[in-house]
Amino acid sequence: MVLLVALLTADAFSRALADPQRSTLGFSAISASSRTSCRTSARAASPEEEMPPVLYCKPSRDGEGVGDCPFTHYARMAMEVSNQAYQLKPTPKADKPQWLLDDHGGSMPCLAPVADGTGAVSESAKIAAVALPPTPEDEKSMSETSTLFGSIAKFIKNTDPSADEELAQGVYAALEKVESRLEVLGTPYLSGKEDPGLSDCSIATKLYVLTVAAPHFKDSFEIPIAKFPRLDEYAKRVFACDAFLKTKYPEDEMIFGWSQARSGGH
Ligand SMILES: N[C@@H](CCC(=O)N[C@@H](CS)C(=O)NCC(=O)O)C(=O)O
Repeated sequence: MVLLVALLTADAFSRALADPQRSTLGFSAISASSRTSCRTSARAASPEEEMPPVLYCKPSRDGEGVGDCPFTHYARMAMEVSNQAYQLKPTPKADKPQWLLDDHGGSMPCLAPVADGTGAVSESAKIAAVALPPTPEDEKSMSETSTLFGSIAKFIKNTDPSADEELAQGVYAALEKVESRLEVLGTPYLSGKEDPGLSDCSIATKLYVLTVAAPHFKDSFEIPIAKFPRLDEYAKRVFACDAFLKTKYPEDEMIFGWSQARSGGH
C-alpha cells in the first residue's frame, strides 16, 4: 500500500476538523501550458508540523494511484485551493480499516485526523466545505446547479439509446443553470470572486466527468457551445487551474469506472 503525502501547505485539517484538455464536448481545447495558478501555493509539510490527516480514497486499478472518484476530486481540489495538508491513501476494499467499514460504510473519500478513525469525515461535501468555507455566492451557485451531477450520472449510466435524448436534455438544463449563474455573477468563478471557491471545486469536478466520459460512451453527444458561451470559457478557465490539474484522476480510470457503472457494477 502506498501512502502519498500531498504537497500542500500545512494547517492540518485535524485542527479544524490524465486529462480534460481534449474537451470533446465542444469546450474549446486547453493545454497544460495554459494552466493558471489560481493562487494556490503548494509546499511540503515541514517535519515540525504535526502529521496531516489521512485522506482514504478509491484506488486506481493497480492499487497505487488515485482511482475514478469525482467526490475525492472535489474534496482534494478544495483542500488544494485552501492549502490544506493531508496524506493521500488510495485504499483497496480489502485494506479498508475496520472503523471505516463500521462507522462510515466504507465510503471514501474519508478524511481521518487520527489512525483509529476518531473524528473522521466521510462525506466529500463536508470535507471540502471545512477546508474551503463557501462564500454566499458559492452557496447560491451550488444550490442553483444542484441537478448537475445527478443528470450527468444518469445520462452516462444509461444504456438504452432510446432514453438518451431525454437524459441529455436533463444535462443541458443543468448546464443552462451554470450558464445563467455565470451571467448573473459576471465573475471568473462561481464563487463570485477572481479565484475558485467551493462551488467551483464542486462543479469543475463534475464537468470533468461530463467532458471525458459522456463523449466516450455517447457518440452523438455534444454540448451546444453557442448556447453556453460563458460555460465554455469557464470550463477552460477552471480546468486550467493548478488545483484542478494537481488533483484530477486519469481519464482512463474514469472510463473504466463508468464502464463498470454502466454494467451495473458500481
Ligand atoms: N456521498 C459520498 C459518496 C462517495 C462515494 O460514492 N464514494 C465511492 C467512490 S467514488 C465509494 O466510496 N465507493 C466504495 C469503494 O470505492 O470502496 C461523498 O460525496 O463522499
